Amino acid sequence: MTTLYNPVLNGFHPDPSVVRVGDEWFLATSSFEYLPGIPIHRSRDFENWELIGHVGASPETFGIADVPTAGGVWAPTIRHHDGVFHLVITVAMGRGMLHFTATDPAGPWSDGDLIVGIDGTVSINGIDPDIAWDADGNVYVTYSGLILNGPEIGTHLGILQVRVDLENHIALEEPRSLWSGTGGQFPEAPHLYEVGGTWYLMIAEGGTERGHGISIARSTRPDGPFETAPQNPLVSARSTIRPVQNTGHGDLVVGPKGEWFCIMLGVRPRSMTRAFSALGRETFVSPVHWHENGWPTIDPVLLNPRPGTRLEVRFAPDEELDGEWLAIRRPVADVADLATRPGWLTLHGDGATMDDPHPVFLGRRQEHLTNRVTVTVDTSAGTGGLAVRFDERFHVEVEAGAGSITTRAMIGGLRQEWSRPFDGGVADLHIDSLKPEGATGFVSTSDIFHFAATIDGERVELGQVDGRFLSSETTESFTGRVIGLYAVAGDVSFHGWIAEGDDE
Ligand code: 6LW
Repeated sequence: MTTLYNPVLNGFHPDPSVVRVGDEWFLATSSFEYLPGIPIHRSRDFENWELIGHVGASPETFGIADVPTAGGVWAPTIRHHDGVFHLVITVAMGRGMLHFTATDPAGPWSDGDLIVGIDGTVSINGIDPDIAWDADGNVYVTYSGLILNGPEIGTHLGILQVRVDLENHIALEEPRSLWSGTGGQFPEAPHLYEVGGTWYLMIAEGGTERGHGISIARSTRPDGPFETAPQNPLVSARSTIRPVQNTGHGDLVVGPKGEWFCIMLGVRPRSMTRAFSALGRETFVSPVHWHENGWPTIDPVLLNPRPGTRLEVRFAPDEELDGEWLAIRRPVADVADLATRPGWLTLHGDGATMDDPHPVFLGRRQEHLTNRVTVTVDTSAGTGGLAVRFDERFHVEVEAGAGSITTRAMIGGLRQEWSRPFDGGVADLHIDSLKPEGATGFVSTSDIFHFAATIDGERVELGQVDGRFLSSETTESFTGRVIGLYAVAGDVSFHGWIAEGDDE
């Protein structure tokens, strides 16, 4: 049992990896097409976590300037060895398998070195790399052999491993196949641990949806052969009614009192037989128990949401934007600034809309299942508004400018718009994600978007859209909802961002 809050990190923070250094824990998660990329959170009590920085802020660092949706910065592994933080990751359809280092996990991190195969020409072809050292200093990169390019794209070669020359970032051998689970699809997220002289290989299998689970095997050597645990999967929510589903993709770590935990991803779907995860895949934790037979077990993940939050951002000249603000395939500084109009955040429209891969958009992860966002917008010099984005084909927004206020839903290419006259200038825009009212029986959904604007002090309702269409189960991306500000044309200024929500 644990009294730890679950989720550990609210909002889309999938594929978590964690490392303990002294009495501090550092957690890294995937970031896909968003920048800054690979958020690093730190805890000093394994309960409260603080965003301390990111591994990179420019598209060139990861090669994601034009990365297709669902590609981008996938699963990291963060480790600490000989006083240096190491992070390995694959940028799918981007730069490839990269190795970053830092002495301070808050940054700066290195620019990232490509880890190439033994022929020295191209990136090792695979995802979810893990890095581990043996007592002789050999470096093992163990990864999921998903082919990401060429005619064999999508072929899965199971769990593979190479020893690597980490100075020159080149494999020392051809990949060898390792134990690849108990037959679940997509064996991935491998992590190698030496515990009490035994080497454990823990992986995810079953796919990152409802079939997801974590399995483990052990060997006397880091390169196998591995013996599968009798009690696999160690954890899975498949075929259960548990409130946290899709649990998998875990990493083991020792907690404050010497007890072991598994940090992993999961979702919090809402509704009934068909349920929808509006926030995407979040980071969860569950206790691990080691048994006499040398095998671990992991408790089922218990939902224990944090209290609700209220955030107010004034965009004052003396306030810097915090690290939670995200841009899409471009640096934050390219899309917004606090200098153009002191006391306002100004976005400079360039004709791109929310349908485009490079919108002028600045957003934050939606962190609560029930959520209300309000922002004041001045569209006297441009057109823009407030949007909730899953990706460029799944987004909803309230847009002001050019004589109207328009509510828009883009659902997989199907567009629906409602407009009303608006004489321009300043208005408050509102997007609320609320539980469906009067939901009964098996027919329901995750939430309903309520759109509104307050014009000259009067709140005007502007329509509703079913929230299921912006959820992990219906979209094409691996991310989650990001709510933010955008500009299409001209300069659009914002102030008074208020976001409040809870998980009741
Ligand atoms: C991640 C892999 C996965 O690399 O999806 O479905 C990728 N599981 O573990 C992106 O989250």
